[in-house]
Amino acid sequence: MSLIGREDAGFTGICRAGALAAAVMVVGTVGTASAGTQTIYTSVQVPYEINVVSLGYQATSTREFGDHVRFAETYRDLSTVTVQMSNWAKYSDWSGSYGAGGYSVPITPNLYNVLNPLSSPSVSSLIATQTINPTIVWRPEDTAGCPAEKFMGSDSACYSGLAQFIQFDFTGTTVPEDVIFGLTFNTQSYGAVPTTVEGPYNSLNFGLSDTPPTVGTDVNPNVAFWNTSHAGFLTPGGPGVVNVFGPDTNWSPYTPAITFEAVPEPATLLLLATAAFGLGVTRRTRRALG
Ligand SMILES: [Ca+2]
Repeated sequence: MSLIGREDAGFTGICRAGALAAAVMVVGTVGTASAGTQTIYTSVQVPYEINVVSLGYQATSTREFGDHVRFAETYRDLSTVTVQMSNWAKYSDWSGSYGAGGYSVPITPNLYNVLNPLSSPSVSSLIATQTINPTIVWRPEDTAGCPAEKFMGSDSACYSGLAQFIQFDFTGTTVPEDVIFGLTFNTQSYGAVPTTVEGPYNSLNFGLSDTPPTVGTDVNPNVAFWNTSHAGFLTPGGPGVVNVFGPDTNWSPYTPAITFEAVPEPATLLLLATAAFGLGVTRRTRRALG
């Protein structure tokens, strides 16, 4: 990765927008596992920020971006996967084509097995994939008192993008201890099938965290998995290869912001149900005898 730092030269593929604050206008929720579920990995920073550092797919010629993670806890049957995005598009630029509520774009997380997880991890077979068409909320309009193309957050800091969550239902998917995940979507020029037309999705970025995950392990904090078609974005002399979803170095401290939640396996649930049923029978039997 050789992008952070280009911000000073006007590069907006990865941009940092300041202070911590409570999140606004999130799509879905994340971070608190509901009853019966476990968070088995999360790199999403808490408290939620108005905006986060992010990787722009159109700006960085990206087709897929993700990481190699190792799950904590015991459950391995997924319930949800939630990614944090940063949207830089505002309604006034797209009101001729989209509604005030936002724009939708098909987004796909891919989960892969890991080849050689302990030595030189690389992408192996696909475990699961899913595409949904979520609504991406516009970032607020430009605010007087902020530099051009920025809005003022509730903390009075100025931001270029609005962080928000997208949640995917991966019920029925069992994962091993290690996976490589990748997030992909089409922009005007990049993705599996580029749209070939300009759209607000050109301003949609995958959020990054600059602190280690609070649950689970970022197996190599210096490595992210990235498919970009532009060789100049990859770390010189590193393992990165253009147009291949594989490892690239010099990413520390940044890691894609994502949360995996899991539930007990169906066999465990069946066992619990059977135990409860057995208890009920015993009680009835005693009552009958008594
Ligand atoms: Ca990593």
